[in-house]
Amino acid sequence: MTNDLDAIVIGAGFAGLYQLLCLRDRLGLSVQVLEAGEGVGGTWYWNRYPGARCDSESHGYCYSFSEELQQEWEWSERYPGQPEIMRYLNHVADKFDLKRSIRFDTRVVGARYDEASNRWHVRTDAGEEFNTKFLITAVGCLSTANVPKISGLDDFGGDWYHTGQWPHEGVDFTGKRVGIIGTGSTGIQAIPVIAQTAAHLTVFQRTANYSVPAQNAPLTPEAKRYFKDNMAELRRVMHSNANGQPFMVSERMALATPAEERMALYEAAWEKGGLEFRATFQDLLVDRAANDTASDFIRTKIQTIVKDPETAALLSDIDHPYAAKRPPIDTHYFETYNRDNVTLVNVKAAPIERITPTGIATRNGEYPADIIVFATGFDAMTGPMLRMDIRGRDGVSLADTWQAGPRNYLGLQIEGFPNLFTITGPGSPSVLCNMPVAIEQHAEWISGCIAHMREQGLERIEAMPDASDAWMEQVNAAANATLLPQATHSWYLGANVPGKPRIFMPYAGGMARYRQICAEIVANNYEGFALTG
Ligand code: NA7
Repeated sequence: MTNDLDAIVIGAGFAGLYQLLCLRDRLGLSVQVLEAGEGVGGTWYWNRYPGARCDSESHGYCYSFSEELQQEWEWSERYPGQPEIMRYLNHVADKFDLKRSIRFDTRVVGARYDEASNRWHVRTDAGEEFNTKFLITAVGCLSTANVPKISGLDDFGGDWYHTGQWPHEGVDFTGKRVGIIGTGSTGIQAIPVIAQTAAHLTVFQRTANYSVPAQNAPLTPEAKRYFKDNMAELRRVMHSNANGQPFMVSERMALATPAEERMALYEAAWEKGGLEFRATFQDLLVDRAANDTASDFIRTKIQTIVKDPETAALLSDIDHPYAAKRPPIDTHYFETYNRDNVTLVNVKAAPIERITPTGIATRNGEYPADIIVFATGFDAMTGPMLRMDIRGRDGVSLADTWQAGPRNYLGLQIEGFPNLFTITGPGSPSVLCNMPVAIEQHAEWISGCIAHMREQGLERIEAMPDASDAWMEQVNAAANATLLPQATHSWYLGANVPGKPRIFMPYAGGMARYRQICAEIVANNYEGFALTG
């Protein structure tokens, strides 16, 4: 292995694997992937909590670059579970012989750009140093665990875990009193599974959340055949819509639809299940009154499912528009509150004050626990980038550059950090899109850009300040055209991490529109980027 490289890719999840393939096998570059985990998988390598499952359907949650791969791989369920995603990514890595270019168990702790040599110097936790012309972060959007600072945790006598750093050997909840903090997508997946074996499960809910049944099930042979036979068409759909999913958003408007018909459509969508519920009407994410019809429908469902009126009231007391926060989908989440061994605690009314040696204490008293599960989310999007101590021109750190929030061009490049590319960075559609679709577009754009530079004898690319400012305005305008910023405590805004600047981070203008913008910029000779020889 050489430490003097054309490209370093940080991370070996969906993004890093495909970026490696693009650069090494298509362009013939010398590429090294550095990965903190002991295997491929990225976000899925770490998120092994009970019930961990993707909320995109399996036939869309995969690479589309290889017809052969798509034809040979067979998903077993409607939504892929974490272990199956790991098998898939290992299959991809083996099929394309990617692992020989990945250094596992290697965390990047620093990267510094040297202007004189136009090289990046990358340091690892083992004290090794690599140098490279291009540096590409493929570090994921949800890979920095957010463990809230609650006093007393160090003295807790039991075991505690964050869902995003789950032990590989698993956790046995049998006969244990478990406290789980958080009712986002993760908590909503984990709660029904943990409740099955725990002696008692206490759920600490700060913000009530919507959820729609996933209606997960094994895929029938007919469904598997259908997906394979129609792969090209499904790909076309995924590449032509806003969210990269293999379904289109309805053209119907909620408020223009008679109430009875609207209810029937919501019922049908609820029965079908999954993220497609959000696509029942076109105006759900842009018109609060339209959104209210969906929100009310789900609240009524919660109140029908949950038998104890007080618990039902707490679960349905939701303070934001439906889907303004990431909308979870579930398997028997609300039904779980009908179990005798599950208790819901309202920590909005009485916040958690401290962890005691034997449990969790709120203003209202102490709840005993042998195990605490933090389903408290992530320092999303910027967290994974900022913890690496990246320094651009003149040693200026990314942390200082982004002190007031992330600023970049297309979510791909940052002024002051030449030849650094960020896959699914803030300012790109990323988490508002089916991730593999967003990732493939970015990896291909980056390798197309590097190929162009080689053909033209160019050495350096950097986002220009005016283009970055204009892009940030577009990102803001796209978010403000939707109801998304109305969920004022969402991780899209950075509001879940104390002290983090509140900036709506992902680009909400839609993946198809974004793809077109990126293509136009290339056609206009990489408008907005400074390319130098
Ligand atoms: P989320 O969606 O950020 O959810 C985290 C949950 O943890 C949410 O209910 C938070 O309440 C709660 N939380 C966080 N800190 C605290 C404290 N200090 N006290 C009480 N409750 C707290 O993370 P997930 O892992 O569920 O999902 C992340 C993404 O992964 C998801 O959107 C999918 O894209 C996959 P809050 O709402 O902030 O009041």
